[in-house]
Amino acid sequence: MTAQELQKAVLRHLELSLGKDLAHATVYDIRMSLTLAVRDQVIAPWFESTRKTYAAQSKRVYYLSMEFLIGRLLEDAVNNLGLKQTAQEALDALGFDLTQVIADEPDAALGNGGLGRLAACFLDSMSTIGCPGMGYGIRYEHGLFRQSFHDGVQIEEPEDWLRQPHGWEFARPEAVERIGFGGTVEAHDGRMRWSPADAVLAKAHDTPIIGWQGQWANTLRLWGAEPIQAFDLEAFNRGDFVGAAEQEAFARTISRVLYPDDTNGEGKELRLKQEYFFTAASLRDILRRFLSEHDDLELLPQKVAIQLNDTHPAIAGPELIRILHDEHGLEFDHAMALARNTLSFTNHTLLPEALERWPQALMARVLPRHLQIIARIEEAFLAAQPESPVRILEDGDVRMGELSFIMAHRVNGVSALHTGLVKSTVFAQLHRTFPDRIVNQTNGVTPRRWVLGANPRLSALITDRIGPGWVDDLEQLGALEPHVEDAGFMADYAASKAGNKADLAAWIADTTGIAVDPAAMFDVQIKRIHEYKRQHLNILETIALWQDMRANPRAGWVPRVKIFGGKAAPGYVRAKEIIRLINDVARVINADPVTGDLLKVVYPANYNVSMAEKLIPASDLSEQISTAGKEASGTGNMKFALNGALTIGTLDGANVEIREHVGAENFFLFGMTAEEVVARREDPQHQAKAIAASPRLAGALKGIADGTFSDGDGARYAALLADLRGHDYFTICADFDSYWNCQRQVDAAFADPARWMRMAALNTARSGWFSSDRTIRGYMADVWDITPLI
Ligand code: RUG
Repeated sequence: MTAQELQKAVLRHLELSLGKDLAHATVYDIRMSLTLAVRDQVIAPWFESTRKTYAAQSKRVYYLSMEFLIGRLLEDAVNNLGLKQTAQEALDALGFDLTQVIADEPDAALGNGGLGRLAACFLDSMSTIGCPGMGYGIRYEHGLFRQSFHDGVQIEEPEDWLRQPHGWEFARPEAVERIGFGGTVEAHDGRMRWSPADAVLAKAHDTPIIGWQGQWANTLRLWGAEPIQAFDLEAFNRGDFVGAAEQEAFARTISRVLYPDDTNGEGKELRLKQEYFFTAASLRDILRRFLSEHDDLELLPQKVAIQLNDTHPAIAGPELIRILHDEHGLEFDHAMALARNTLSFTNHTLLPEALERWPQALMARVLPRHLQIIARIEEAFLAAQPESPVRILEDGDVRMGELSFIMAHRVNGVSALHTGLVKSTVFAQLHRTFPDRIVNQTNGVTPRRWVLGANPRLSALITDRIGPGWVDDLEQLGALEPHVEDAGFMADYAASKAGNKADLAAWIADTTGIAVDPAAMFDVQIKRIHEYKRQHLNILETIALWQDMRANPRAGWVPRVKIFGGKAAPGYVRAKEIIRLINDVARVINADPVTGDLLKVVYPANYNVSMAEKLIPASDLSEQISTAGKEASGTGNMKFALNGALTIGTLDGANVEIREHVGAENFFLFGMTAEEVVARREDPQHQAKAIAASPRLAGALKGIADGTFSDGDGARYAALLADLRGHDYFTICADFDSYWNCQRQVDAAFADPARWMRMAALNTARSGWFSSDRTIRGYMADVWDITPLI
C-alpha cells in the first residue's frame, strides 16, 4: 500500500465512517479513520487464517484469561503490517503527526500487570508464528482504575476506555450465550439437570490480532454481559422505574470492572460470577465450533487445547464435565478424562493469598451443580490415589489451585526457579503423584511491541547492522555481539540511548514539572506496588543515599534520577503507604538545593503499558529487587534487558535466567537466595539485627520516623516502620546493606561510560531468548501439541 492509497483510505473513512470533513477533523477523527483504514488491511489475512485453519482441520488453542493488558493497538498493527513509514507520510500530507495520532488511542487496560500483559504478548506471538487460536476474556467497561496523587496519596478513578468507540472491535450480536447462576439441581431420566435462577447474556466482541508482516491473524474474543430482557416493561408501566432496570443493572455489573487484584486475593461473589461468566461462554463457543467440524467428542483433546491462565478460569474443568456428562450423556469418568486431556493450567504465583479459594457455601449458591461435580472430581481422584493427602474441598473452601492441577494434563510455571518451587512447595504432593505433569515455560515478551515499536532508535540501529530478521527471530540479536568491539557501533548505541533519555526527560518535565538531567543515571522501578516487589527497599536506599550526599556533597557522586511507576490495589493499605512515602521523599529531595541535580525522585501517576513503552527504552538501570522466591517470573525485567538497561536484582524469577544469558559480569546481583530468605526468617530477630548492624539503614528509618519527609508528622509512617522493625516478612532490612553495596558498584560502572555501554549492548545482544515467540513455541511443543500453519 502506498502513502497515497492509505491517505485516500483515511479520507474515505473520515467522510463515510465518521461523517467529517478534513477541514474540521480532530486528532481523534484522524486516529479513528487511520484505525479503520489499517483495520481494512487486517481483514483479508484474518479471513485467510480462519479458512486455512478449517481447511487443515487443525487443532486450535484457546487462551482463557481474565486479563488482556493490550494497551494501544494502532501502532502494533501499523508496525506488523509494515505501514509505519507509509502512515507517517499519509498523515503528514493531511497535516497530522503519526506519533500524536497514535498517542491519542486510549490504553486498553484490561489487566493488572504481568499476567495480563503476558497474555497480550502471547496473542501477538501466536499470530506471528501462525498458531491457530483465540484469546477469550471479558470486555470490561472499565479497565484498571486511573491513578492520580493528591498530596502524595493514591486516588483511584474509574478508567473509561470505552467512552469513545473502540475502533478495532467487531460486535457479534449473533454470537451470544446464555449464562446462568444459582437455582436448583434435579435428577431427570438419570441425568442431573441444573435450572439456574438468574441468567445473563454473554455477547461476543472480536478484535483481530495481526501477526508480524500480516501473515496470520487470530481473534481476541471478549464477552460483554447484557440482560436477557432490556427492561421490565410491566414494572416500568407500574411506575417502578428503578425496578424495571434491575435486570439490566445486574447483567452489566458482571462486565463492568476489572478487579484491581494482582496478587491479593479477592473473595467477592461478583468475581466468581465474572469467572464463570467468561469461562462458560468461551467453552460453549469452543464446543459449538468443534461440533461444527467434528461429530465425535472423543476427538476433543486432539482438536482443542484450552489454556487456563491462572486459576481464574478454573471452573472450566467442572463446566466442561457438566457439558459432556449432563448435556451430552458421557460417563462421568470419561467426561473427566476428555476434559483433562483438553485443559492445561499456568500457575503464576506462590503467594498464598493469591491462590484462589471459594467458600463452598458461596459456590453452592452461585454454581450448585459445579460444586457437586467438584466433589465427584475429588472422589474420583481419591479413588485412584487413596493415599493422597490432597483435597480440593477443605476447611469449607473449594481450592481452585488443586482443582486446576487435577483437571489439567499439563501444569506450567513461568520461570525455571518458579517451576522448581511449584514442584517443591505449593503442589509438592501432587507433583509426587503426577511427576510428568509440571513443565516449565519461562515467560517472554514480544519484540514487535517492546523493541520495534517502543524503541525505534535502537531498532533502526540493530536492523542497520544485522538486518531485519531479528524482529521475528529474536535470537538473531546474538549477531550484534561482535559489533560491541566496534567503536562506531558503540557510539551509535550510546547515541540511541541518549536520544531516548532526552525524550523522556522532556516528557517528565512536561508531565511532572520536574527537570531532570538526561546525563544522570535513569534508575527505574515500574510494576504493581507490592511489599514483595520491595519498592520500599528502593526508597530506603534513596533516603540513605540522599543523607550521604548531603553529608558530603562533593564526594564525586554519580547523579541519579530514581523513577517509580505503578499502582496499588485500592484495598492494599501498606502498598498505598509505600506510594505516599515515595511521593513524600520525592518532594523533599527534589527541593533540596544541597543535592540539586545529584538526586531526583520522579513518580509519574497512572503507570500503564504506554508509559512503560516510554520509560523502558530510556532506562539505564532496571530494578528487579523482589524478595527471592516471591516473583514468579517478571516480564518487565526482560523488556529492560532487551532495551539495554542493566539489571540490579535478586536471584528471583526470570532474573536468574536473564543473568545466565547476559553473563554474571553484566548483571548486578545482590541479596539472599530463596532458601536463605526462608532460613533467615527462622530468626525472629533478623530485622533488628540487620538494623543494628547497619547505621545507614538505621539512619534512613530514623529519617522517616522523625518526620523529615512528612512535615514533622512522625506518626504518618509509624505502622510501616513498626512492621519493618518488628516483623519484616519481606526481608527489607536483611537485604539492605547488600543492596546498598551493590548500588555503589552500579555507580562505579556508570562512572565509566564505555564500560557501562558495553555491558548494556551485551544485554541487548544476549537477550534474544526472552522473546514470547520462543515461549509460545514451547507451549506448542510441550503443552498444546500443535504445529504452526505458516
Ligand atoms: O507476579 C507474576 C509475575 O511474576 C509474572 O511474570 C506474571 C506473568 O507470569 O504474572 C504475575 N502475576 C501473578 N500476576 N498475577 C498473579 C497472581 O495470580
